[in-house]
Amino acid sequence: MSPFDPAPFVERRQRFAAAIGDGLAIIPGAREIPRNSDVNYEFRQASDFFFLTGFEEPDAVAVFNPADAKERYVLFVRPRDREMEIWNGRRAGVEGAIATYGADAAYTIDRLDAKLREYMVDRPAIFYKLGSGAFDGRVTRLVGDLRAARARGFAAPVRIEDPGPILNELRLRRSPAELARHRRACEISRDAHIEAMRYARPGLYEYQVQAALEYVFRVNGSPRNGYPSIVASGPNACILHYSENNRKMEDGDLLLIDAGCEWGYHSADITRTFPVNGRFTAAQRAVYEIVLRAQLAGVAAARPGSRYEAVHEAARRVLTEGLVALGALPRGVEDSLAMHHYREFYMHGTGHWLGMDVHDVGDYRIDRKSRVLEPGMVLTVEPGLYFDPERETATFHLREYSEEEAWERRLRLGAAAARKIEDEEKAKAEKITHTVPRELRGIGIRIEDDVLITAEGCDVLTAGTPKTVAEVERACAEPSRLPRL
Ligand SMILES: [Mn+2]
Repeated sequence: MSPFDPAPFVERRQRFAAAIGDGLAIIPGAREIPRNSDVNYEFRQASDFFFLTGFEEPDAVAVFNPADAKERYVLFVRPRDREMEIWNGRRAGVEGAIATYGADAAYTIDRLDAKLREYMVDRPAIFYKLGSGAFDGRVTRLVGDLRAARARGFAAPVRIEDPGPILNELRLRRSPAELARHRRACEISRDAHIEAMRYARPGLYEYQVQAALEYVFRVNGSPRNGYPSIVASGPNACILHYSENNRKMEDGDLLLIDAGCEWGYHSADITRTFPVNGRFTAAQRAVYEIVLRAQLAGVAAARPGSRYEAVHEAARRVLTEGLVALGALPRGVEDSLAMHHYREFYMHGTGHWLGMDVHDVGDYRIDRKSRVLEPGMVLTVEPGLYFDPERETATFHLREYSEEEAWERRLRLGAAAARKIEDEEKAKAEKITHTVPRELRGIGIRIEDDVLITAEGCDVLTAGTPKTVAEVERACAEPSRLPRL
């Protein structure tokens, strides 16, 4: 294990402290989650907490109090305990929290409430993410207790603020050091997808390809996946968050793999779709080429100064043109876009922020307008087309609508009430029932890359993952180095 380098965390803490001013920030780390008896789920530190501390142990809390003379950054941690450490692993303890992790002061976690009370007396604002579970009650109870202190003339808290807007914006733009880690996650994931293409063949199970893919993650030092791998063959590719990965693959199937590893607390997120037997059929290839063109159009739209939504707009236009050409939609391109008919076969967005978490933090819209892309931001570009194997016809409503208005209604009224209004509008609209071309049924294809916005345009961090039909078929034809049963 390489020694802990505190430098990047010092820099992040300075920026965070400057933003919270005379407030007090409480950032809890992740806790162990029991699975059964004395076995826990795999532990992974909370991203905000790790971002500011670099501390990987469970049951820790970081407190930032920049206006204090001495204790500006305080860690609350589990105590050293020889017996517990023999059973469950090393602990830094309060000594390590100061010496290694650079805290001005550290206390055992059982001192947290007493110390928070002491710090809060003079702080007018608490930065704490309410709504994040069991910790909420502790914070609100302390704030309530301190009303008496305010009555006695202390600056006890009058505001509880969400630190999200500050932390999310800090996390949204990659520093060079963060980018180096993010690139490594993308490179390992690229190699894993190539290995999966080599390894897959008819008669294997999806989980066997998953094993080949995740072998490459682990053997390259990735401690964990960024998210559970989706290894979806044949009809399963049309289930967007398929995770069972237990189907036996057949000759003629496509295999959609959406998987990315984590490295240095950064996640990759790659999707590739390839023929299990190594050769696309004519129909598979026709759909694949459309998704590929849409993906390239989306990547081309990912530029500094462009709006985030330009990526989605570029990709869905190309998908819609393709769907019209395939005979899958009843109207022309412009009507199909205005009426969002493409959504029958393309039901998700074209991407998301990518960083420490696979669906990373950061606002997509600011003041109700799609935000402008800036160098250092990383997003995914992942169009797809999905033709449910069971669906012989699709019904299209002849009604134009704005997705923004639909979203706003959902936010204001809640999903159920908004759905009801939508259903009423649909019931009033004229309908067309259209046959889904038989040769398309059962095809599900998505292509996803991770894209860094640069000063000039963008840099595809997952470049080199086979993507054109020729590249994919070539990788499928290569021998795997891994054993098959
Ligand atoms: Mn994704």
